[in-house]
Amino acid sequence: MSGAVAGPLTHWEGEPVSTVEGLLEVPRFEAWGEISSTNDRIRTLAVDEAPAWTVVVAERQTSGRGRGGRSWSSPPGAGLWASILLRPPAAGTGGLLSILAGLALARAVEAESGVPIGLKWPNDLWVDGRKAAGILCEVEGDAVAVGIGVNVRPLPADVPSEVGARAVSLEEVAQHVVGRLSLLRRLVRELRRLVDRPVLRLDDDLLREWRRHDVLLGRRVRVAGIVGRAAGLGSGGHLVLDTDAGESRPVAAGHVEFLDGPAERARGE
Ligand code: BT5
Repeated sequence: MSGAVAGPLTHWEGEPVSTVEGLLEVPRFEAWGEISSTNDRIRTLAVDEAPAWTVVVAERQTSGRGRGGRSWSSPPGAGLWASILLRPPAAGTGGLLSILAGLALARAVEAESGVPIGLKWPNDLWVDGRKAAGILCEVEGDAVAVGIGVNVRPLPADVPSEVGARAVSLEEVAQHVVGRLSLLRRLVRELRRLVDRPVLRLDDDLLREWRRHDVLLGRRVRVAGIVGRAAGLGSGGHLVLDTDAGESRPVAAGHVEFLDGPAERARGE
């Protein structure tokens, strides 16, 4: 669809919003034609004490954002632009939640598209060396807005060239149409499996699962001023770097820069 209308919609993906709410098994679901950012809306709802697992989607975001003040292109109808309100156990907030959200999204996207997904720490989803999805977790009081952007249909030609060159949509690589409602439904289900528990953690099975998707493993990178070879994920959700000095350094946050060639060389692509 193009020319998204501003304001809340009565239907999304051909279904009344109340039906979508039931299908997702969530307490509240809102669909917007156009909105600044679904994370903004979730943060407002969190302040108004909306229940955990409230979900907001939009056809188009006018100020979609990524991490560290970067912007997220969210053209009308091209993607699943969605945010989920979570109230995680305090001890588990931060990096761990976004890692778990990345795993949940990778499971959902692989299942719905049939496309093998690479994960680039902390939580980019990659296909063939290009970015198919990103996640932005923002804290609001005791709540977290888990914002998820997935390129489902090809992005229009008028997105910024630096985005167009490095982005990919699921339908460009899958051999079939990918339904946003079934993708969202599966995502909510997988996310519940991973985060609806008293203590968030990355157990050995989840660490192994991450390793299977990890596009950084063995690559020489720079993150947060530290240079080293990526050696996988620690149980706290941090990236482990093996430095030239023979140290093993955990990195809690940052943007990964490849030092050994183009990103496309990454494993599994
Ligand atoms: C992210 O940040 O990848 C997090 C993106 C989260 C977007 C969702 S949409 C629903 C919710 N509401 C919001 O406002 N945000 C969330 P980061 O790792 O900082 O990546 C940002 C970078 O990705 C940009 O600087 C661009 O280079 C690139 N980019 C922007 N739009 C893109 C797109 N549609 N597809 C692929 N790459 C994109």
